[in-house]
Amino acid sequence: MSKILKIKARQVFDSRGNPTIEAEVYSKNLSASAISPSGASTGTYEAFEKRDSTNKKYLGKSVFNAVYLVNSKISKKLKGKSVHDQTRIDTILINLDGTRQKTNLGANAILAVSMATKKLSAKIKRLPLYKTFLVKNNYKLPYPLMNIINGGAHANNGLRIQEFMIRPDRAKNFSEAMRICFIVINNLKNLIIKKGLSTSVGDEGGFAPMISNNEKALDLVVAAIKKSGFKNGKDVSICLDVAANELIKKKKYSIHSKKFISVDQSIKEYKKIISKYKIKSIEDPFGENDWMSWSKLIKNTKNVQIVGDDLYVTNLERLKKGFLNNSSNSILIKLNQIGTVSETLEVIKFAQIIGYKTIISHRSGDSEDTFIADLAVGTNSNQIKTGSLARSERVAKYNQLLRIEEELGKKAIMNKIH
Ligand code: 2PG
Ligand code: MG
Repeated sequence: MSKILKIKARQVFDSRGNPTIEAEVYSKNLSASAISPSGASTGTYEAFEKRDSTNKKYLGKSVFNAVYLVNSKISKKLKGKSVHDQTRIDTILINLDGTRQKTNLGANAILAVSMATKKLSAKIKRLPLYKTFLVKNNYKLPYPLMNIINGGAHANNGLRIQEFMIRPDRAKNFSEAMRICFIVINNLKNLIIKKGLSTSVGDEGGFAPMISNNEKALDLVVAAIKKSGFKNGKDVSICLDVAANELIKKKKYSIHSKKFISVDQSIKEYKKIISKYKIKSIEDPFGENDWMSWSKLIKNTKNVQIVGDDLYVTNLERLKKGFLNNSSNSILIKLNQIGTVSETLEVIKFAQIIGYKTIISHRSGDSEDTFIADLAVGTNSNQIKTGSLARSERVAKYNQLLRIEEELGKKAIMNKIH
């Protein structure tokens, strides 16, 4: 039995330059480390991210307290426990914290330890990480959802919608999916240059040109798809993350323009853009407490993937509520919304049982850690959302998927989108 010898945490930095926590778990001969990511448009019901809010040296953002807790309390408690018993490790962490949203130890501290333990277990067993999750054979690769225009909280261009993504629906394999996205992105870049706009990128590597109108951004994406020789809605589909939590005031929404309008009017506008731009997926179309508006949208649309992110926060109880209310048909999975690997896997399992699509996701503040790429394959998740083909913390995940595809060889097949 491989036992945990000690755990050491440190403060490192994420892709936005903010402090975050890395944990390194040691067994007798080996060690593995993992880094917690961090969101910008976060849901109220997400697990707690522990930061030193009163420490002015890092503007209240350092994580030294979380680091201290890993090095003391957590390390002491997990010492001697089997590296391979992930459920037990995670249960100990959950109980040691003892709160609903992991406010004592911090989900960032807990998750870094949980992921590092999982990695160490795979390393000791000499297995690639993706082979240690739910799937035992017939691994499938996820379709990438590439965020190619950034708005909302991830850019300062005034775009209402946070993420304009493309999904290469007809790609036969993952390398081909990457090639298709690469071509569309390059054509988009040229179109943006022609308009005299900036090609600088936002937090997730997508372009962040100074356009503040959703439809103008959508027109650009459609033009880029066309210029690349692909058919919008067939070869490549447009997918959105509205992040509507950021756009509510007194039950009204300012999704489609700066003006706040009712849910019914917003649904009308959604229907218009869905048919005009052949949109295939919409994430967080309404706020995190607005279950009924979600159901209304689902009833009013056909063949559109409606994805719950801030709505579910990778939380089983909330997913069950969404299922009962028929609020969505798909769930975004973010490890740090819930805080442990085991709880994340429980949510994925349940989502797949009820026929929801699972989309594994990065955070807007991310790192070189590629855990989610392996998680996507190891759970046969349909899609992965990890930014554009720019910024190393985003590309790192896609590169890891290319390696997995290569290793699987002929056995590497794409997941089903529909
Ligand atoms: C989202 C995510 C990732 P953030 O809203 O889906 O794209 O953003 O990490 O800022 O919550
Ligand atoms: Mg989202």
